[in-house]
Amino acid sequence: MNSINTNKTDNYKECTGRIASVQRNSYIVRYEGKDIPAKLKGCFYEAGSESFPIVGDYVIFEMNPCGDSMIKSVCERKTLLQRPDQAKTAVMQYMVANADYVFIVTSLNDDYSYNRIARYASIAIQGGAVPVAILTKSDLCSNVGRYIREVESISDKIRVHAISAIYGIGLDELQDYFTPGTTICLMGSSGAGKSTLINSIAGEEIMKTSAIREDDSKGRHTTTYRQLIELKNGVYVIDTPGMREIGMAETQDGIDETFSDIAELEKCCRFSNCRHDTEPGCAIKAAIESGELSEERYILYKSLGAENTRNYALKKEISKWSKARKKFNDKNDLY
Ligand SMILES: Nc1nc2c(ncn2[C@@H]2O[C@H](COP(=O)(O)OP(=O)(O)O)[C@@H](O)[C@H]2O)c(=O)[nH]1
Ligand SMILES: [Mg+2]
Repeated sequence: MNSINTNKTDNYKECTGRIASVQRNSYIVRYEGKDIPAKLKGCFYEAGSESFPIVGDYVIFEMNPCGDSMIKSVCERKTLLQRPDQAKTAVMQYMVANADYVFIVTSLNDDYSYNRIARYASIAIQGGAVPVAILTKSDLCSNVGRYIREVESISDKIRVHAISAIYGIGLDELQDYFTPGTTICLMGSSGAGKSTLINSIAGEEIMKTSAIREDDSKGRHTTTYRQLIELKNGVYVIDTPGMREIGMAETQDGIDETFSDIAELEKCCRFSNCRHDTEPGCAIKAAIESGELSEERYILYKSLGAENTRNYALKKEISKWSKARKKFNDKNDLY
């Protein structure tokens, strides 16, 4: 009797692990090099879906060696990456927690988009992470320097590296990011070369690349859902499914920080409510005229901000209507 109790206490001990993947209400917790299946404690459902753990979260869980372990609480997040959901209701979708760096992976071909890099950077900065643009497939591009300069011109907050994972070019520059305990979140379109990059850095094929046929052999990872992968040297990589579009909502601070020089310039206009149109003493117009500020970049800053504001207004509108509907249903006893 005694020994059974002791075992139970040992087996059902509380541990701190990290969420490696989430599929509906099933979680995989990474703990001491193992993947532990787990479910949420009832209190999460009472608190609502916003309280649910996400990939990258550190969680306290009760270990059950014979079945699903029980996640009891989520530790405070150091960083949080979020975006509006794709249904365009401006409801925020929590993507990844505790990433130190966001690798914005873009290949140097048709995939390259100045606009998209600025969006990802704003989201990374908003969430407290460092944006790092990784321009891949440099072997296919004859004009790498031009792209590097263009990305550098978006913001002094974005670090930029051009690489060719296949030829091993530029990988040395990335070693500083891959230090034990660091978490790197990969974002970018499908086919941009995220998995190939990680395989090259790790020196083994731990992630499946799109050129390889599916065989689901052990140790390889597909990218249909977000997942945390622990490299041998204790670096965590969070792979996300390819995203071509990323909307702006609740990201104004991130946008302002990404384009902090423009936000500063705006403060120098003669009128505090200057629309940078026909007003005299406009610092923005003067900077564009003198060449100090690129007009394209200024338009990008404004359009990201406008999209953010539109989504905010949309969210408020939806919330107003859902409250009104609830009130109507309550009044008419429609439940
Ligand atoms: N030429 C060239 N092709 C690459 C490079 N990196 C990746 N690729 C190819 O791009 C395709 C997609 O790569 P993958 O890593 O699966 O992209 P992911 O979807 O972002 O993970 C594969 O066919 C890779 O072989 C590179 O540096 N140079
Ligand atoms: Mg991949």
